[in-house]
Amino acid sequence: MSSPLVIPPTYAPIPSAIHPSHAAIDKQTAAWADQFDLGSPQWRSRLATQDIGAFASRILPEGQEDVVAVLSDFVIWLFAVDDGYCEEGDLADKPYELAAVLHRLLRVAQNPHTPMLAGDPLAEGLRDLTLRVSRCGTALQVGRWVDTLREYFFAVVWEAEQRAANRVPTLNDYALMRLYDGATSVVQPFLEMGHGYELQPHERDSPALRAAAEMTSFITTWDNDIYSHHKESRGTGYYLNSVRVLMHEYDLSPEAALTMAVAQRDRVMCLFLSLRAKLEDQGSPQMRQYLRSLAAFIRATQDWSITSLRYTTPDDPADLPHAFTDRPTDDSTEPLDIASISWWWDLVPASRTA
Ligand code: 3E9
Ligand code: MG
Ligand code: MG
Ligand code: MG
Ligand code: MG
Repeated sequence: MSSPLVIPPTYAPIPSAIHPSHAAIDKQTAAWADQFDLGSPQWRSRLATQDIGAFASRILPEGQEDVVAVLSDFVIWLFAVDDGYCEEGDLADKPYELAAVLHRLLRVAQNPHTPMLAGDPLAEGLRDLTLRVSRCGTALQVGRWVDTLREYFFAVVWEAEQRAANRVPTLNDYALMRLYDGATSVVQPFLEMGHGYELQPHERDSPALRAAAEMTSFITTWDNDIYSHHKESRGTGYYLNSVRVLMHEYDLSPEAALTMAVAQRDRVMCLFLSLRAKLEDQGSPQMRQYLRSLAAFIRATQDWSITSLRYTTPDDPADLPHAFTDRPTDDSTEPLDIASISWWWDLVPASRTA
């Protein structure tokens, strides 16, 4: 086994926070996964040690407790899909079959009373989640949630095709796919539900707020790639991760690719802070709360990732940091050379950045 990459402390300008009921929520999520028989007993006992409830509790530190609890159960459900189907399961490299399975699940989310997939653990878990999301959210938010689930499913089918071809995608394709295949956009409707408001569609779908949400997805998934690189690269099989994509794109060593991935997430983080400041001056109180929640989601991923046994993997320890830094490694206000996302930089005039 090669020695793990040393992950440096990453830039964390957003304060840390966690919902006070995190321990109870974490315990209840493990029980929920048992109740619905998700994954295998071995998978569940592994996931029960990974602090999934604490992760959800960091995403919504001041959210309504019933919504944090649904989010927590949904996150473990997502990991059952992501680990069980998309990465480690039989369908991981079968995009057509995966698409069929995910379409059937989507039907259950659209209408939980559809007489399909009776007794299927993922479908029964999803039925329960859908009924609870319908109680916490407005019709518009439930509709958004189903749409974002479809977005995630569509991206993991794309990912499965990369795996089937044993191909490392281009940086531009990977960055675009990663906005969706980390299931980050599916979490976003919970940010509204957790605080009991509905974002006005003209604000949510404005290019600026959409960009802020996309930047959140970029930062959280790049962070995931940085912190999960050890977990993902230590096997012998195919893995998809921004460090690997950068090595391939620019012919870099793992160390140089890691440095570049950190610089990219730092640059997007600086842009996120500038855009957030601009939007806070202009937006409604709901938009300001939404921006606070996006920021909490970013910090949640950082705090959870450096501590969860999912990534520290004590049997073959990852070299993760124990703290963060208050300085970015790259604070350039130039757009990243990634065509699918470079438009984000058009939204913040140069006089407002850095
Ligand atoms: C997952 O990608 C990236 C997430 C951990 C970022 C935050 C997302 C959520 C809270 C929603 C749950 C997400 C899932 C289950 C995809 P990846 O590389 O598949 O995660 P891994 O933990 O295996 O590194
Ligand atoms: Mg636990
Ligand atoms: Mg995945
Ligand atoms: Mg994974
Ligand atoms: Mg990962």
